[in-house]
Amino acid sequence: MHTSARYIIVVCTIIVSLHYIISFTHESYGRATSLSILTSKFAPAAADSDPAAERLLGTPVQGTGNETVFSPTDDERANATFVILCRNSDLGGTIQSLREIEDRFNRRYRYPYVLLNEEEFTEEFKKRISVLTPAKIEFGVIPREHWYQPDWIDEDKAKAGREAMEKKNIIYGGSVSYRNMCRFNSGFFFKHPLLQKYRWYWRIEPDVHFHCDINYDPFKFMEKNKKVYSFTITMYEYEATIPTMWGHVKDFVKLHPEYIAKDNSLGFMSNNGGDSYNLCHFWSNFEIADLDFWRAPAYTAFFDYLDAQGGFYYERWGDAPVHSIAAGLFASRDQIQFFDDIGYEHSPYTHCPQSSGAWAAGRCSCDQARSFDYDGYSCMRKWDDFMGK
Ligand SMILES: Nc1nc2c(ncn2[C@@H]2O[C@H](COP(=O)(O)OP(=O)(O)OP(=O)(O)O)[C@@H](O)[C@H]2O)c(=O)[nH]1
Ligand SMILES: *[C@@H]1O[C@H](CO)[C@@H](O)[C@H](O)[C@H]1NC(C)=O
Ligand SMILES: *[C@@H]1O[C@H](CO)[C@@H](O)[C@H](O)[C@H]1NC(C)=O
Ligand SMILES: [Mg+2]
Repeated sequence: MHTSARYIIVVCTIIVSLHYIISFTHESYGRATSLSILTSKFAPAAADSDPAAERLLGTPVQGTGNETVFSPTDDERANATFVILCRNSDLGGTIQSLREIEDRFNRRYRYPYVLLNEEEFTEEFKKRISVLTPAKIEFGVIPREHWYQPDWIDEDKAKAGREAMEKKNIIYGGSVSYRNMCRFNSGFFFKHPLLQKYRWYWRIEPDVHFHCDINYDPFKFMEKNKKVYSFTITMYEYEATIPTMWGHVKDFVKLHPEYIAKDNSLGFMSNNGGDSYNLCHFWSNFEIADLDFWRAPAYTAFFDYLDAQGGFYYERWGDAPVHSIAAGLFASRDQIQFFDDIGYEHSPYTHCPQSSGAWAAGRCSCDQARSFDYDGYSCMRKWDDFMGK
C-alpha cells in the first residue's frame, strides 16, 4: 500500500476511535453529535414545531389511575366562583395559590375567579394573573364605603385600642388595614357587584397550598347536601382580639331568637350552654360557602348589630369568629361540612386528610402525621365529639 494512503487510514481510525471514546465518557458531546439528532436537523419541519398543532395532535398522557379528564358544561357546574382578596404586592403569592388550585382541581372544572382589592389592580398584576388559567377572571375594586373605617367610629377610642394591643404584642394589633380587611370579609365581600351573579364561593388567599387532587366538585357537594358552610381547619381564637364579642352575640340572640337554627352548633362553641365562648372557630382563610347565607336576614341583622358596636375597630374582631359564630347559630350542624379530603395549608398550619384512602386517592403531598387536626391548639376533637364521631 502507498505510504500516504496508509497514513490516511491510521488518522481516520484514530479520529473514529476518539469519537467513540469521547461519546461514552462525555454525555453532552455524545448527544450533540448522535446520528438521530444530526439527521433530524435535515428532516422537514414537523407538526411539533407549531405549538397549536401540538396541542391538537398530542396524545393525552395516561395516568396510573382513572384520570378521566373532562370539563363540565355550564349546566353541570355549580353557580360558583373563587374569590381572592389581595393587594398588588401579593402578586407572587396569588400566582402560587391560583396555580395550585388549578393543578389540583380547577383545570378540570374551569370555575371563574373574582379578585378584589380596595385599589385598582395594576396592568402588570392583571397580565401576570390572566395567563394562568383559561377560566374567566374578573378584577374588581371594592367600593370605598365597604372598606374604610366609617366616620362614626370614635378614632381616639380606636387609636387607644390599637396602641394597647400593640403593647401586648397582639398580632396585627396596631394595624388599621387589617381591621378594614376583617370587617370587609365579615360584612361586605358578598355584596360586591361582581359576586351578585353567584350563589357559592371558594375563598382563596395568597400563599396557601392545596396538597391533594380534588377529584370531585365540592361546590356540587355543598349544593346536593344542602350545606351552607365548610372548613378544613378549626382552632382557638386569641381572646384579646374579641374581649366583648360574645357579650354582644348573647344580646343579639336575646333580641332575635327567631334566627337561631333548631339543631345549631352552640355546643361546639360554648362549654356552658352559651354563657361563655370557648373561642373555637373555623379558620376562614379557607371557605367554601353559600353567599346567600350571608345575604339572608339573619346574618344581615347579625353583622349590622356587631358592626354598630364598633368592635371591628375598638377591638380587632376577625371575620373567622364572626362567620363561625353565625354559621354555628343560624345553620343546623349538618349544614356545616368538614372537608377531610381537601389537603390545605395556610402557614403555619396544614390540614392533611385523616383518611388514608383519601390521602392516597388525592396523591397528597402533605404528611398525615403532621396534620393540625389533633394539635393542642386545634378544635377538631371538640368538633368530632360534638358531631358524635
Ligand atoms: N386588598 C387588600 N387585601 C388585603 C389587605 N390586607 C389583607 N388582605 C388580604 O386579606 C386576606 C387575609 O390577610 P392576611 O394578611 O393573609 O391575614 P391572615 O391570614 O390573618 O394572616 P397571615 O396570612 O398570617 O398574614 C388575604 O387574602 C390578603 O391578601 C389589604 O390591605 N388590602
Ligand atoms: C373511570 O371513572 C369514570 C367516572 O367515575 C367511570 O365511569 C369509569 O367506569 C371509570 N373507569 C375505570 C376504568 O375505572
Ligand atoms: C346564581 O345565584 C345567584 C344568587 O343566588 C342568583 O341571583 C342567580 O340568578 C343564580 N344564577 C343562576 C344561573 O342560577
Ligand atoms: Mg393569610
